[in-house]
Amino acid sequence: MKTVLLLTTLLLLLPSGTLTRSDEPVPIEVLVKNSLLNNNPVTYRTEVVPGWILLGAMRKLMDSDVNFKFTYSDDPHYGPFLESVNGLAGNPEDHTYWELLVKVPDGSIIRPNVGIGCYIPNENEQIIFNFTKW
Ligand code: B12
Repeated sequence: MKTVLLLTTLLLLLPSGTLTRSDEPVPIEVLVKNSLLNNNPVTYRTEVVPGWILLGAMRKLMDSDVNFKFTYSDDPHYGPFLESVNGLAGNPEDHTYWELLVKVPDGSIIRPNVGIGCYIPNENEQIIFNFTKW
């Protein structure tokens, strides 16, 4: 009886949703900008199921919006490398690439230390694809 009471108390103390599957889609934004040309950034909106990798969210966006497209290559060690966005590709000869940045809900911008195949977007984040130089 004591054990049942203890377990019931523990369950009541868990935050709601802890033991349920959360596959409700949540909104994110994707912003495409070119820091080298300083032209107007373009914003796209999509939804992700919590836990999806960014590449999955990008595929969903590409399937639903004809104005967003991308290509990637498969690095043998690190996985998907973002090569081009909306027809513009990075080029090792001129040291250009698509940098991955994320604006989190408190407004700060982070530079993830993983690529599009590993990053997991959170609700209300803005994913920034920034064409720049290294
Ligand atoms: C130089 C470098 C870059 C250069 C590569 C350009 C070039 N042609 O040299 C640039 C600036 C493009 C770059 C970009 C990024 N990088 Co980088 N990069 C490195 C670094 C410092 C050295 C790689 C290298 O030259 N190795 C020696 C060569 C001989 O080996 P290689 O296998 O041929 O190297 C290639 C791969 O490393 C590849 N590459 C480089 N970075 C990344 C990232 C990802 C996700 C992928 C798939 C491939 C890849 O480019 C290299 C040249 O072709 C490593 C850290 C390290 N010390 O190894 C980080 C490293 C590989 N990069 C990393 C990251 C996170 C990124 C970015 C996602 C950062 C960001 N937030 O934008 C972006 C990739 C974005 C995209 N477009 O997909 C991480 C990868 C971790 C992971 N498990 O995903 C590392 C390990 C650094 C770290 N610890 O955070 N990177």
